[in-house]
Amino acid sequence: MTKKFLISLFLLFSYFGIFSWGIVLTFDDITTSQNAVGHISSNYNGFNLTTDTNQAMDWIDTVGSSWPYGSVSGEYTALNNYGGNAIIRAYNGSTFTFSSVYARIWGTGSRSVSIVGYRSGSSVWSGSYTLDTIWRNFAGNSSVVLDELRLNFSNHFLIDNLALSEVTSSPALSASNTNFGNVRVGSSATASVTVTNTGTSGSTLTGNIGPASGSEFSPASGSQSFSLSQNQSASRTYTYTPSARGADSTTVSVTSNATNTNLTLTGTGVSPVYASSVAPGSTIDFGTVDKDQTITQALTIQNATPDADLGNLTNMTLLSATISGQDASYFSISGFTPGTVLSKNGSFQFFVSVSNPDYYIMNRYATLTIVTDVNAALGVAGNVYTYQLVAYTVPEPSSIIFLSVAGLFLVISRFSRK
Ligand SMILES: [Ca+2]
Ligand SMILES: [Ca+2]
Ligand SMILES: [Ca+2]
Repeated sequence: MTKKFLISLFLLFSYFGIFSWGIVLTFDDITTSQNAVGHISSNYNGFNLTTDTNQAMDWIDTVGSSWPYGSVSGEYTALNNYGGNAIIRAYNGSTFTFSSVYARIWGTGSRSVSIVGYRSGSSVWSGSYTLDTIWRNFAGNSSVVLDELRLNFSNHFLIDNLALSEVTSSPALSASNTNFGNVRVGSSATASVTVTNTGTSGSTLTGNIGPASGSEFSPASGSQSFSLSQNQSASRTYTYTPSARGADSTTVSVTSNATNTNLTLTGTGVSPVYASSVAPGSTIDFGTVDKDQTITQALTIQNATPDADLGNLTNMTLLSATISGQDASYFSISGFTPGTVLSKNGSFQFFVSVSNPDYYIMNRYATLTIVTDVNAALGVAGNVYTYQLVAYTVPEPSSIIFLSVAGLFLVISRFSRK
């Protein structure tokens, strides 16, 4: 075999994207013993040549010997002398490709034969030929990766210049960043990181996908291992639970026997934002309420989210409005519809009234509570907003009260003079 031939083989395999180095098994490098025959030992130039009766093939002197069947190179060829078919595997079990072999029948005659390439036990390539008394070149396919080659030639045949290439497989890591998109504050979304072995055929990509960091992403511990043959993928799923509006990101590291990489997980928390005509937490003062008088104040609630209108992601539900506290019975709500949904910039007005049915002079206190789904999944109770309700009840119209109080002072002053 010439160097030129080796180089051209290499270029051929490079063209097919397979990183390999070709070798031609000539059987001329085993011995110089004339008129001799013997077993081809294991790991002959990286390959094992056996039969399916589990014996080694023989090397044999077929030029100038008792077996004058000729050769393609040198004086030696390989013989299957033990029945069955020939099986060729790489010594280290790695993958290889088959380019061609020369073969002829031992003795006389002719028969139809086949060569079959296997990968992980499955046939991946085959060719049909006629075996006769002439040294013929049987072409293979150097772009098909095998881990076993079977010469289904039956017993008593000779081969020479078996051209094979061991495939040096190399894994490659491909992994992509993940974006959870917009996620409503108070709810969660999941997304997966996927790693793929984009390496060569026969390669195995092994490694780990790490945890996410930061309180808004999980899982925050542990690694997920992967072992991938060519073009296989593995995924790890993460959960994003934004705690507030705004963009978030975290890093997930992927380590492998090819390369290591850091992936970025991104997401944006979006939410309705509660606003009202009287600031939540402050007091709605109804002032003085005469007996049998009802005073009504309007309260307007708005969804003031600065986010885009993202439908259910930014909609705000007013789940309930209730009045509590020791003087709750003096106050009432009207025009409120539980379950009212406000989209971005949407507003809703309802009314709170105070009535005075009795004669006491008293400050009346109650609390108005609005339950919303802000900071929760749509329709689920989240943020609660309260307002202090205050009214001053008096028994008569204000002017009469003033006179009554003035009269009371008069009486007191008269008693004190005596
Ligand atoms: Ca010889
Ligand atoms: Ca030879
Ligand atoms: Ca955040």
